[in-house]
Amino acid sequence: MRIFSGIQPTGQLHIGNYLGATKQWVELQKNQECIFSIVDLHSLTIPYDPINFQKKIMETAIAHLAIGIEPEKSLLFVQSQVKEHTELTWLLNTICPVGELQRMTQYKEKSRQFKKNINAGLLNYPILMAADILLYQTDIVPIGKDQKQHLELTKMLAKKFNQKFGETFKIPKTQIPKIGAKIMALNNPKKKMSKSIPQSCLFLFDEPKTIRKKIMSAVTDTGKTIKYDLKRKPGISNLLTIYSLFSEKPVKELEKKFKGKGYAEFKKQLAELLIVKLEPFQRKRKELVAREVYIKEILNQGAKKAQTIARTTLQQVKQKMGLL
Ligand code: AQP
Repeated sequence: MRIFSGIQPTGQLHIGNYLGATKQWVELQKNQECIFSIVDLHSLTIPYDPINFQKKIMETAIAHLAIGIEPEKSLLFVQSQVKEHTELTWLLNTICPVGELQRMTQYKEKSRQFKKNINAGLLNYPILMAADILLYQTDIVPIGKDQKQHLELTKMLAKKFNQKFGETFKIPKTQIPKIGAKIMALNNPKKKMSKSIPQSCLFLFDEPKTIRKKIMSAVTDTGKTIKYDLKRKPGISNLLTIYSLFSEKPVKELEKKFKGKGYAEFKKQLAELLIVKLEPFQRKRKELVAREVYIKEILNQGAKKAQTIARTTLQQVKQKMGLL
């Protein structure tokens, strides 16, 4: 099976990215052919700082190696270094109905969030994502719940292209984790944890002091009991999900463990658990930060190998579309 997934270098990795997507990547690389991309072109659709952007791309690469992506097993590359992504995007643009793009939840949300920067790239974002996936004749795309709608659009475009021009693209399957597919914001459990809203996040490389502070001040609900109840207790339910996934203990067991104990005790133990679990990632990251040449070499090699696959698909597409 060929796996493809991407992550934006819009900021540090948070536990939502990890539990929703990248943790699966680490598992999948053991037995599958994995291609992971730092999708920098996607990030240009929201306000960003060009001066620091290269640094952010490198940080994202380091973060992935630190959590366990192994360059011997997986391809890791930067999207803008494989030009076929933008070329296929243009071609897919020509078969994508504008109405489909306008109804995308992420487009609506980001347009609200960045009112002064509603650019065409923000609208066309899902086409670039479709190109990312379809170029590699991907079987499975492991993602968090927020990307489900974009994946549906990818499948629709692949089917439409195949019908119109003849069998070309493999139709990918979506893989969304049963638990942890949508980790909610620490400051607002009704919204998802999101890199571009730093106050919503617990980052993978936060210092122990910061982890304690963020977890202790995470927004919870009225009442005292530690019980999973998404409707009435979204804050505690979110923290229980995080506890469960990092401790590998079912929520039911945790509810029993914390019966009769208050939110403060629960949060204290969750913070200590996170400090222990995130420490190996932080240690590995410190080692990698000093190895810039090595990281760049991994990315260059990744881009070369990715391009070989991408080029083959793009040639087929151009031929089918009647281009020279
Ligand atoms: N809160 C989340 N819970 C579970 N999974 C999540 N993902 C993102 N947020 C959560 C999954 O992480 C992968 C990479 O995400 P991305 O970098 O491509 O962008 P995103 O989905 O837009 O993530 P962010 O953190 O919210 O970034 P910004 O703020 O830049 O938009 C995806 O598989 C995603 O589903």
